[in-house]
Amino acid sequence: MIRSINTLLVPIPTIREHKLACTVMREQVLVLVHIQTEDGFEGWGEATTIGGLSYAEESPHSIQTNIDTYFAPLLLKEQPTSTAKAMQLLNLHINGNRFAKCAIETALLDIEGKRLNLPVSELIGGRVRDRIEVAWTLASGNTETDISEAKQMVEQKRHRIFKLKIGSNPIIDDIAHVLAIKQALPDCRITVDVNQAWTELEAMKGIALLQTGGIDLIEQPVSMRNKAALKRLKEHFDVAIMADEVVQDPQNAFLLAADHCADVFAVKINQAGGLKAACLIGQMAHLAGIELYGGTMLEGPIGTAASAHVFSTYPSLNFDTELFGPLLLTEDVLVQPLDYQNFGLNVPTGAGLGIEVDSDKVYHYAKKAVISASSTHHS
Ligand code: MUC
Ligand code: MG
Repeated sequence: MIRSINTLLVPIPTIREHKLACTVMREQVLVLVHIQTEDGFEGWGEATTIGGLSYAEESPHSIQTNIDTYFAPLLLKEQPTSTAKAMQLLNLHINGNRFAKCAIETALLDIEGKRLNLPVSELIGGRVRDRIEVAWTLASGNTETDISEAKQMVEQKRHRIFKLKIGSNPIIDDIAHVLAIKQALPDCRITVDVNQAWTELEAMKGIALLQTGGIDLIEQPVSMRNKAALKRLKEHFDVAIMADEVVQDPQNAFLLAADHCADVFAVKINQAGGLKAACLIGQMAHLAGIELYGGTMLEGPIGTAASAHVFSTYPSLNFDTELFGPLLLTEDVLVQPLDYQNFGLNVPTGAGLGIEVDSDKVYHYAKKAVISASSTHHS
């Protein structure tokens, strides 16, 4: 029996400004879900988005409100006996709200794993790798700062794949920035994320220059609404074109995969609508011959651990991952930080998510909203 479902908004400053085409981040707001059961288990889930409503249709506040108002009362009333039944129930009664669904499913799987003494990866298909390589995003907005940040990362054996956020400056300036970084780090894989900022014509020009400059991967160059343009770019260029924002729930990912709209899918657990949905997308993409990349919605350590469990199950992960979210934040919410080593992340091995949340700390930080079985609100 589920006893309580609490949601907490935990704002954490980033270590520096993080500049994307759609927003500049100075903090990340973690939406944490804490579920407790009558028989003494607890699970944690997390949803994040980027820059309020500038990246996606759900904001931290809408996620919290919708969980408190719709998800929690439904789950507390119906008391589904497994995570799968809970998600079936939510998908039947609640439209959309994929980020919120992801946070709830994460917390329920954490509980289920602890109850069965199995890591979440084993409940969602079974892991085939214990370690994943992790890229870092250079997004300070300054070329020299980015280069010295990258060199430090390589020296510390933290990261050797770098993704650059472009699209907010004139194309020529953005390309000069990318090529200067590539020249300074010739042995590193350098990728770019345009976050939908280019028109198809701009993309034709920009990608040609990036391809010549030895850039390895071009992420979501054009609007998610223009799938035909993405497909044309993919067919026109040899350099790998990756779909990100356009990859949403499994149904939509199925259509994209069937139409082979991109060479690579960036899969994000929030965007997919949960862990099992993200697994399904990974399996479908693989069957369609599309390469996989483990994406991030800049989650903190709970969402990052959940994502790592998912990506550990992918049959192939040729474009690696970008699960660096916790490293962009100035505070951790775990008792023991996630195990980043040797350019990668070791997938937690303990039961459930395999992490221990510092609950005193998160409740202290949170602007909290609590819903218990009796629907009592505490503030
Ligand atoms: C995105 O669009 O991929 C991932 C890394 C990063 O810096 O931003 C995110 C979002
Ligand atoms: Mg992206």
